[in-house]
Amino acid sequence: MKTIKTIVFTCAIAIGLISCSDDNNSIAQVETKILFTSNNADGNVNIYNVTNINSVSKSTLTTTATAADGVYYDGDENLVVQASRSSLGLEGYAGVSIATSAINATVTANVMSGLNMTSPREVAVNGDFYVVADNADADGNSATSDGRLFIYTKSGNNFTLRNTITTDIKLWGIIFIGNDLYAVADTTNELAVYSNFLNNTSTTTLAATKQIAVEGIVRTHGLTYDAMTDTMILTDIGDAGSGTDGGFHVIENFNSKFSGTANGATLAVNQQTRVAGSNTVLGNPVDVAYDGATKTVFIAEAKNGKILAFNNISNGGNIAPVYSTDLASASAVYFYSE
Ligand SMILES: [Ca+2]
Ligand SMILES: [Ca+2]
Ligand SMILES: [Ca+2]
Repeated sequence: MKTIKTIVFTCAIAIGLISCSDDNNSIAQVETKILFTSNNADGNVNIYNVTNINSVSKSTLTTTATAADGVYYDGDENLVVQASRSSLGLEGYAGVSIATSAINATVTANVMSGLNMTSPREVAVNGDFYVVADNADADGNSATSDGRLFIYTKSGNNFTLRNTITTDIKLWGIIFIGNDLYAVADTTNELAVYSNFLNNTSTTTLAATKQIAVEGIVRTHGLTYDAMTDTMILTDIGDAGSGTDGGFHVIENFNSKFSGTANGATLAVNQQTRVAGSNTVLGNPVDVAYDGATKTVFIAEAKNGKILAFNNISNGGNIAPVYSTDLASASAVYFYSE
């Protein structure tokens, strides 16, 4: 989010239709809301203007990647970043301004990492640090759960690999809350946290600081956190072979609920709101993003090839998406507003 927001003084443009007053009503803040998405079908970045969820427009960055996962946007740098699953590196596309109404363009990766990874998935960003979860088996024994976190530092036109961390859980979704990195334990219903994650500056193995089970979830995959509303959302892909058994869980007052659950214990389903069922189109929801201001959940639905949005989630249940559009092999979503 940009630090300086666009402020429009309605007095200046009202041309007498609205009387100007001294209260805050005379200042309207114009906010643009954008959903960046990646996919494993053609590797392009599709960009949805979701400022008005009832009138969504789409543009496309055509990339040289043919498959991609985790996606991120740095508004101060006008930089779109995704983890390419075809080149196996981080790729940044510069000069993408959301102030431009149509962002359609053919882009080249002008900010790049080395091609270090094996199976990159979600990207989590903290300042100039870009962390990528790689879900390839790390120790050559597929019977043991592990994965690797690649820590890159962005400097100029490079993502430089600082170190890698081998975990004792399978990886997919990751997100920072402050300096703590939260990760789903793939193939389970568990959520792990690595406290002060970036303080681990050497290439090593690292156990989670704490790991809890999330009751009601079969197999979690994507997660997101909104600090303004202290809301965590975790997706549930259920059986990976089924396109009808997906869902997501909304956990409000997340920080107190997570701290109140002991290491190894279970967060009860009655502390969460579950959205699932035949109306939801949720099969394998692999990533999630959230607009806390409007309580809108955005989903990358891989199995059914959709980008979905839900905005009537307070009671959970079998609700229909407020927005649905086709995106084959959708893999990741990132919400940005300014
Ligand atoms: Ca292993
Ligand atoms: Ca499923
Ligand atoms: Ca994401």
